This record gives sequence, structure tokens and C-alpha cells, in this order.
Amino acid sequence: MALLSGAPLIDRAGAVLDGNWMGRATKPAPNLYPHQWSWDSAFIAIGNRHLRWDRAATELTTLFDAQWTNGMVPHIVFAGDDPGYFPSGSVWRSNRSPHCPRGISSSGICQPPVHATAVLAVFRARPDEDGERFVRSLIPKLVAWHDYLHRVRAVGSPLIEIWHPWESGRDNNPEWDGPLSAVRFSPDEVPSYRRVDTDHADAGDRPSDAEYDVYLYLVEQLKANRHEPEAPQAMPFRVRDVLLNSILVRAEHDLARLCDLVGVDSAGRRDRAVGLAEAIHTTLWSEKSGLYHSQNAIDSRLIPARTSGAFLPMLTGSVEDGRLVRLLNALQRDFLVPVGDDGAVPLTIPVDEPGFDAGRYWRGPAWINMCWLIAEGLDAHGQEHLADRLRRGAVTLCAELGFHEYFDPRQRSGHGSDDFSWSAALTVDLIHRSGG
Ligand code: 9WN
Repeated sequence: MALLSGAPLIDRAGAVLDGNWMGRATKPAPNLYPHQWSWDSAFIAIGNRHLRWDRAATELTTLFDAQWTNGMVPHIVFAGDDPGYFPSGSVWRSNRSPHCPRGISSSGICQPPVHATAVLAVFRARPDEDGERFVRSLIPKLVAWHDYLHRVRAVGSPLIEIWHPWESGRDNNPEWDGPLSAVRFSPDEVPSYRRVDTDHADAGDRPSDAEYDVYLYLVEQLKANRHEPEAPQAMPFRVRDVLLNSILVRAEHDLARLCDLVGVDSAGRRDRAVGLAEAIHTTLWSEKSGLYHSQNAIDSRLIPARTSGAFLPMLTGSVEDGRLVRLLNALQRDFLVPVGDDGAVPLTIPVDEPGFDAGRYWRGPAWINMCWLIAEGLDAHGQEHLADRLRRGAVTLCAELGFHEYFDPRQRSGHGSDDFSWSAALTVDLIHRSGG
């Protein structure tokens, strides 16, 4: 499948990645996100491996240099106390945790673990001595990272919990509205603050002020617990995110592959992946909606919102046939918007879902990383034709409109930041892999 005539687009994508390079890592966007973000770095490395292999490897090494001693990989590694982003490192006070390495300023929460998948991709682009050295240096860190998730975040279930919407990577997705509305606090429990994201992006594309208040309240709760609560059951927001858990299944398999490649013992990793996949299939499937959902860990109920996260369990490679048919129908009927010749991209939520907002982030628009991830899951179930449609749609949007953070595919408009790194990087990956 040649996606498009790739060369000029790859050059433009490379220029975005070069422009956002900070010396040892890539910022997600020039102004809106001036630090290193965890899952962004994984997507960036997946693309940059085709252009600047050394940078792709350095990107991930830098991220894991900031790994906490308990294994957590922080969602932001701050490049100084840049006033252009809020909340900054001085708000997070990660040094309150005994686990945060000295001299590192980071947030105290994490993001979906795409990293083993990224390390495997980077290795495959250079399967020589350099590649092996890189893999060997990261395997113990990936093991510690996955172990942290199972040890600290699996509370009364094999499924991993998030304690802040930012940990999902899909911050103001409607899935979190219900659990967030149950978080009670008084205004004086949120220190006064000034948002700066709306200095760089249209306020209509960003979360509301009320959402920011809850985000900040949850940060204060985590800080009060020195970022690793002794009683996680008491955390006010606890969700078993369908996307994060599905990504971890794929990452466990990829970590086992990495271990096998360099002759390191991978005992138990595949069993762990299979066990987690089983928990996803048993707990997060709704026969009524014909979709997977996240679960509110506080009341054990599935969160009813229909979102593109519903398709991520395909990353396990083990969705049973009857369910697969229902997922594919829902994807094509309710989520996909046609783009160009035989391309399509999934909305974050269907147009008729309560809360749909075509331009507001994670409440409607299409994202390039979600196209990439869902296409991987489709491949894992023999649905290569549909996977290619998504890949073609993603590349077409970036070719036509530029490397925006997210897109309204119906109006053909770009939203959020321009020159967004993972849109550029994943476009490079999609074109390379298609032979374009
Ligand atoms: C908070 C950097 C990050 C992405 C997330 C995206 C957005 C941050 C924000 O930007 O979140 O982490 O300030 O809005 O939701 O997925 O990693 O690109």
C-alpha cells in the first residue's frame, strides 16, 4: 500500500521534528508543550527511527533517565521551569517523593506505556550492535516500569488504575466526566493559578476552567500523598482505563520479544500479558453496547460513554470473533469519517454521543496516534484493509492540513497546536511502512 507520494511530506515532517528537538528529547509542540512528555516520546521515536535513529534512541534513553526509583516513568520531564506551561515542575514538587531521582524535575503521574513497543520499533530500524546495546540498556528499565504498574496500580483487580485524567493521555475525554463529577472539593482546596495553555491555543479547543480546577485538585491530593498513596482506595478518581490496559498487554508482549532478541530471560512476561488481556475481555466488555469501556474502580461500573478507546483491546490480538464483528461494525458506522480516496479516520466519540464537540480536544476530533494504534489492533485481527484505510486517512489529513495536534475531519480543519511532533513522526512511520 503506497500511502501517498511520501518524499516532500516526510521532509516537512522531519523539519517539524528537528524544530521541536531540545538537544536530548523532542517537545510535543513548539509553544503549547515545551517539555518532554512520556507517551509523546514513544510515538516520536517510532517515527524518528526512520529519519534520525540516534535521536530516536536518545529520546527514549532521556525519558528513562528520569524514571523514578519505584519504576514509574513520569508523564512530563520538565526542561527547566518554563513559564510557558502550567502546571510547571515547581507546582508538582516531585521531590516530595522519595522515589523521584535527585536533579530531575518531573510530574508525579504517568501516561500509557507505549515504550516497549517504541523500543522494539527503534531496534528493528537498526538491528545491529548499536540496536542491541540500546535494547539491553533499556530492558531493566522497561521491566521496572511494567512492574510498577502491576505492583502499585493494580488495586483489587489485575487491571491497572489511573488516578488522574492526564494519565490516560486523553485528558478531557467524556469517559472521565462521571468519575470527575463525583470528586468533591471546596474552592480553597485548589491554590490560585493561571492557565497559560489558552495563550497558545484557542480556548474552544482546550478543556474548560471547571475541568482544570478538578485537575489541579487531584494534583494537590497526589502531592499530599507524596505521589504514591498508601491507601489508593481513598483516591478520589480511580479509573481502569481501557486504553492504558490494552497498550500494556501489547507492551508486555513487545518486552518479551525484546528479551528474546537479546537473550535475556523473559519468563512470566507473556503469561502476564495473557492474564491482563483476559481481565480486559472479562471485565471491560459490554454486551449491551457491543464495545469495550473503561471501568470506574470506585463503584466497579463500566463507564457508558462510547469512545475510540473501545477499539484498543484489539491490541491484545485476542478479541473473540463475535465481538470483533460488533466492534468493526461500530467503528465503521459510528466513528469513521471518510478522508480522501479510500481513507478514513475515527472521531474520539460519535457525533450523536452526549458531549460531542467537533473541535475540543478528546471530545470529538480525530488524532493521529489513535489512528496508528487502532490500525495496529486491526492488523492483529487480520483486518489489514481497514487498517490501511485508517493509515491512509491519517496521512491524507496531515498532507492536506499540516501536522496539527488534532483534526475535525468533517470540516477538514486542524486544531490545537501546529507542528505537533507525534502527528509528524507517525506520518513518517506510516509512509515508510507503506513503502511510499
Ligand atoms: C497534559 C503533550 C500532551 C499529550 C496528551 C494531551 C495533552 C497535556 C495538556 O498534551 O495533555 O498532559 O496540558 O493538555 O492530552 O495526550 O501527551 O502532547
